[in-house]
Amino acid sequence: MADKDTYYVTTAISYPNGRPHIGHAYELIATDAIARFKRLDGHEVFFLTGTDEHGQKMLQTAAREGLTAQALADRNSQYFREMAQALNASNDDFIRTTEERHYRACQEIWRRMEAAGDIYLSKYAGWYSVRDEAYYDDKDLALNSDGSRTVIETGTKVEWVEEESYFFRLSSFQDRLLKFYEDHPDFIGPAERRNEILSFVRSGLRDLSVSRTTFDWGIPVPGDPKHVMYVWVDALTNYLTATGFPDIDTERSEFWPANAHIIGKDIVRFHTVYWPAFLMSAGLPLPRHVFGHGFLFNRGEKMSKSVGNVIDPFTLAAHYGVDQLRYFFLREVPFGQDGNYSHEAIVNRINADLANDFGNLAQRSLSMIARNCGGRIPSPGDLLPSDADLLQAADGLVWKARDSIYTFALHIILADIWGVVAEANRYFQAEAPWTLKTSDPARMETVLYVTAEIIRQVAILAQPVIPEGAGRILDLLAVPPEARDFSYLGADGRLSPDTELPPPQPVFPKYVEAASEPA
Ligand code: ME8
Repeated sequence: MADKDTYYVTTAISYPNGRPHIGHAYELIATDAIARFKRLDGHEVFFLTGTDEHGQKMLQTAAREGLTAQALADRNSQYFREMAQALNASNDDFIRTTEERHYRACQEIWRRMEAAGDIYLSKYAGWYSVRDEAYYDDKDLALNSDGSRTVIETGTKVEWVEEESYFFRLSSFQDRLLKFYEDHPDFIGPAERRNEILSFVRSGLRDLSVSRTTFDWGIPVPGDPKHVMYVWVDALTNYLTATGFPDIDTERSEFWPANAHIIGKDIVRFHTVYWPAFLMSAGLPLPRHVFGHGFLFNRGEKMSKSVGNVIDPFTLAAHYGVDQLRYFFLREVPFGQDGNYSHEAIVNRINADLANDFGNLAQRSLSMIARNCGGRIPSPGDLLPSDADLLQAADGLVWKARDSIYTFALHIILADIWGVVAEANRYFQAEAPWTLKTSDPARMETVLYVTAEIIRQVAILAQPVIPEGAGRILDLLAVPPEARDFSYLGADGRLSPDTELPPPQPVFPKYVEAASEPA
């Protein structure tokens, strides 16, 4: 089906060689916001996340911890699942690459690539980084004084590998890939990632080693089980596995091809060169978008266990609040760029944007309605230009948001929504309904109605990012659960005067400085 109404979005699948870190949390939160946005906008959404459990990195960590790789995966995968719950992620499935369904899918895609003549047996001799689970050319490496080699760009250690290996004829896909990028200019985002990939592919592709024989923690190659598949062949195929592949009549089959893979900038090459080439070879349709988000840094430093600045996402969410953390990441960091987080920056966003601008406006206007309008939605009189302008700004938000979500500009969606919140605050101050109460009660009702209507629309639109708090605000406005999707935005879904409201309650509390930052 071409332009179907389904929307399939994924995160990368994480290596469970440790507990989830804030980079994992960030990717999950952003992808969840996209999934929720699309659901609210009328799509049938399938949102997938999970863990990538094979490969040498897992095997080495397990050996260090005195565990089997399977036991390490079982233990840590569970933390990733728990993180999805703790962050209020709405994923529809959680895939583990050690599951039986995934073996079937990988072996089938392998068979198809082989049948297409794109896999051959040879010998690999070259450099491999276990940390990146990636092969490197000499030109990417620095020779150190102790004779070791490291990746110039990242400082990652590499080791020499020499073994029999199956190869994938990546070199023969160069022209097809370049044509595909040209025909689908929005396949890779953001633009700088696209440019990097274009120049990488233009510079020529080498065949890719796609199996290993020196360990067995992986998916056996069909017909030659002393080889296990290269972990990236296995990992990328997870996106197909979850749709029921190779079966074509499952309830999820119609979700392929995926609409969007949301991944970090370090793994764009795997998703935009290898993955489309594997799919082309296997005769399967290609995903529509791959978006490489930036990296998060703790006060500008790369997180690492040795620096001791790895903050646990569970701790952060419990300390600042789940909505608060979600809002902070998506508002503060332009999606696609690197970003920083610090205690001060989080507190500032919580207090300025959520507690003051939005929370206070809701609390002040709803308390006035409770006190002065009998706890019912007031009746608006004739609208003045100030009322109409504000309503028009709110009514236009969903159209802007749809434009922005196309390029995954989550930060712009939030900036636009909060622009209307700022306008609503200026309006509320300027109209001063508390003085109208005695001078012109009818006008007070109009002002409170308009303000409540803006809050309704802002809350509906903010649900993808702050689902809990936005939901509570909609409860306070007595908006029924079935009237909270984007089809109720704009003039069609206006609040009905005289609707009885529950007693108002503050929704976004101010952050009060505790004795210390979260440990
Ligand atoms: O790469 N900030 O797994 P992973 C933001 N298993 N994002 C970050 C980050 C940071 N500091 N650190 C990592 C893998 N990420 C593979 C993926 S997909 C078929 C296989 C992102 O656990 C990273 O870019 O190392 C990736 O998208 C995701 O977290 C999982 O990283």
